[in-house]
Amino acid sequence: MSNDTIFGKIIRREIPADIVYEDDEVLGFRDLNPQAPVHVLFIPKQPIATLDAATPQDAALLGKVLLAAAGYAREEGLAEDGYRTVINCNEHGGQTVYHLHVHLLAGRRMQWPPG
Ligand code: DGP
Repeated sequence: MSNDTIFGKIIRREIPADIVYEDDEVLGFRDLNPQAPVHVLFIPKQPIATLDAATPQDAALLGKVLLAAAGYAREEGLAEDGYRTVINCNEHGGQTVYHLHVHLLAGRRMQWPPG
């Protein structure tokens, strides 16, 4: 099964996105439907469909995606007030794009528990 998605098109620059972070393995771009004043998605360039599909071989890459989000938040001055990172997995988790991504949400106080 191909695991290409709309995020693959963003990686390949086939469709536009507001890219705010990039390194060899990770891309960060603003969410089309922001849920907070800052809402950036961090993805591995090599796609993993879901967190459930990740394997021990993906451990370093997953760490890089998380550290990219944290580093971006720190550099943007978001870390002191705080932020939320979310990985939705499969239908009940609210996942709609099957290319694993970390949501970075910041710029307002988050509610807990989530809906
Ligand atoms: P999730 O529900 O966790 O799978 O989150 C998918 C997110 O992706 C959702 O918040 C909206 C965002 N999204 C979907 N399509 C596009 C797109 O074409 N461009 C951008 N920038 N974001 C998208």
